[in-house]
Amino acid sequence: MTKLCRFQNAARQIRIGLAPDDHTLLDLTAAGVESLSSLLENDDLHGQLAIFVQQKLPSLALSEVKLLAPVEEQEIWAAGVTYLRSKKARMEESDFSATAYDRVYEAERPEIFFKSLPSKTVGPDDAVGIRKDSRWNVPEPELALVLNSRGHIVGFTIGNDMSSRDIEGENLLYLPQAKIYDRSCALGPFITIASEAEARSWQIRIEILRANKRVFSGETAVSQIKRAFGQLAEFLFRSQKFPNGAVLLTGTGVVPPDDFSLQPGDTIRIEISDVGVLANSVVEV
Ligand code: DO4
Ligand code: MG
Repeated sequence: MTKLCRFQNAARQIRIGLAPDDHTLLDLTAAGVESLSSLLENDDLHGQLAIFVQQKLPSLALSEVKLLAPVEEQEIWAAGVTYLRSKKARMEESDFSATAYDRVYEAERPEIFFKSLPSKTVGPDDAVGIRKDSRWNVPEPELALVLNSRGHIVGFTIGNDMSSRDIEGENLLYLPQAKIYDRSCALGPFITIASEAEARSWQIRIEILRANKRVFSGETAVSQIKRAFGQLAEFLFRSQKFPNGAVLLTGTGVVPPDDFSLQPGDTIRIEISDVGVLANSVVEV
């Protein structure tokens, strides 16, 4: 499957790459590609990428480059309560706002919230944050839709919607504080160009390591998402323009047990079939 990325080369230049296999990157910047978002506007993206693969572009070993979050100027948004598991966990953690989750799970209009800006989003192997004023922090491993300026789903990446469950559970009006803070969103490593049908067959796996020991692992299937991706994208683009495109996380289907909270120094590894592994350490912010 074709994968795109942003990377930094040995000269610390930021470039756009295409990974024809698991070890190599073709340097698309050398072919005149100025940005990922402009490339994703191409109506015949598959055709254009096939042409790049035929060209003799400079190629690099993946092991030699630093992969960056695959966003430039796109806002990052997130959908919530799209899996039954997420609805149940949230109803349990909250008191008077529990019915809000039940209602939104059934409603036509999905829950969609602003999550992050590219400048605040961390990439592969960088650190995600847990809030100092929260005692219950979890990662949320999510498939992320990559949308161009017309709202077309052009690819998929991995998102981590870091969340403070005690802050959200205390009062739903605290959701922005539970969700948006320094290093609360990670994206990467690749944008895989695929169809919704292909993505619906993928698995999402997560493991959390503490002092090199696995302290949590979980998995779900993308097919468990209640809503169609097109419906989520359509609601995001209602009455709102995204001239640079947008990224939309599609919600979590994996929730660690209630006695689990992340600690500084933990490592989170999220794997989605055909996209790769997004690994991040954890720091307190
Ligand atoms: O309503 C709270 C957020 C839900 C969420 O982030 C999710 O289900 O993934
Ligand atoms: Mg989430």
